[in-house]
Amino acid sequence: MRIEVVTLFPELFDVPLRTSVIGRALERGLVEVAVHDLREHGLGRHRSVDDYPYGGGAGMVLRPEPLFAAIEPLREAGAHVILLDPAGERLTDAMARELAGQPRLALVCGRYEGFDERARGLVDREVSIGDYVLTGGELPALVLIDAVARLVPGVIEAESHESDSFAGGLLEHPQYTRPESFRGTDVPPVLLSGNHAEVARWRRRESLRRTLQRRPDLVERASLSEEDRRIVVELRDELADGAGDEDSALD
Ligand code: J9T
Repeated sequence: MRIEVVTLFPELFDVPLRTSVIGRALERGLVEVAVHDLREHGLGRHRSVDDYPYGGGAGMVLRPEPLFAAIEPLREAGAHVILLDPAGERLTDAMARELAGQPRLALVCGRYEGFDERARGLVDREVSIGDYVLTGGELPALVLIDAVARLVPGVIEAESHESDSFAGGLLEHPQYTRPESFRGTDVPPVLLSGNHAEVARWRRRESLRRTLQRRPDLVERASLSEEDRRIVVELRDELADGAGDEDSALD
């Protein structure tokens, strides 16, 4: 997979793309990222990329010419072009999985003041990472790269993202590691039992419990088995009785 980025701040990508899992994926050539400086397409002696908004108002607006000059060749080379913008479609796990299937992506980072409306015509889709405004699209682009690159085969163990939060539409179950007892709280004994079927049952139940407590909206939309539904009814009763655990939003 090859990802192109168009930005006024290429240096923002240096450290994140050299670090940890994504850094290793790039080093191993599983994912390729090319960062392009929009300023290279700036106009005139000052390589100007923005101008005052017609109609007046605060801030500067990115001009269409540099955006077209930077994006058009990427488009023609077959990239799926994505503009990071708070007005875009919300990034979800399902969208990340869909994008991970694209051989080429081009991510265009806007500035918070905005860009000329005519540039929207150049992009295949607009993506937002949540309902808040940022100073630029660079951090959202990094979020998208992280969410997508980890799904590229070989970047992490497949089992790891098959059991992710959201992958099955539910939040992940609690995890424990050593020590067995820490400051008065013990690891649930079932996890030490060596009984894989029991462990799997416990994890499913705790995943359902956590999702019911924290994101009941996800339970409505998740694909649940008959057994899951039976557990949900039980957990709802438990929660209604106030017999939840330390997770409860109502505590
Ligand atoms: C300038 O871009 C943003 O502020 C932005 C982009 C994508 N998602 C957001 N939530 C904000």
